[in-house]
Amino acid sequence: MSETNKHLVAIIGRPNVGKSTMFNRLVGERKAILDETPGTTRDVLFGTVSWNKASFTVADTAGLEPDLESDLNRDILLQTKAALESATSSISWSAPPKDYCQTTRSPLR
Ligand SMILES: Nc1nc2c(ncn2[C@@H]2O[C@H](COP(=O)(O)OP(=O)(O)OP(=O)(O)O)[C@@H](O)[C@H]2O)c(=O)[nH]1
Ligand SMILES: [Mg+2]
Repeated sequence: MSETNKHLVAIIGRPNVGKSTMFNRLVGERKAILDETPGTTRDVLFGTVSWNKASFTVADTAGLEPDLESDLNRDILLQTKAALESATSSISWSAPPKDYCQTTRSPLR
C-alpha cells in the first residue's frame, strides 16, 4: 500500500453543510461539484491531499439523511458506511447522525 493510500480521511455530515467545499480545499482543485441545493453529492469521491511532505486520501461523501426512505438514499447510506469502514479518520460536523459518529480508529500522525 502506498503512503497516500495508507490514510483515508472521510468527510461526512448532513446535506449542504460544506463537505464538498472542504474536500475541494483539501485536494486543491474543483473536483467535487458544489451547489446550494442539498443532495448535490451522490457518490463517494476520492482525492489526494499533499501537505507539508505528507499525503493522504480524502473521501467526499453524500449528505446523510438516515430517515429518508428511497432507493437512492439507501445506496448513499451504504456507500458512506463503506467509506467510514475503510477510513482511518473522519471529519464530521453539523451533528451527523449518531450511527455515523464512530471516528478516528487510528489517527493521522
Ligand atoms: N457561507 C458559506 N457558504 C459555504 C461554506 N462552505 C460551503 N458553502 C456553500 O454551501 C453550499 C453547499 O456546499 P457544499 O460543499 O456543496 O455542501 P455539501 O455538504 O457537500 O452538500 P451535499 O453534497 O448536498 O451534501 C454551497 O453553495 C457552498 O458554496 C462556508 O464556509 N460558508
Ligand atoms: Mg457535496
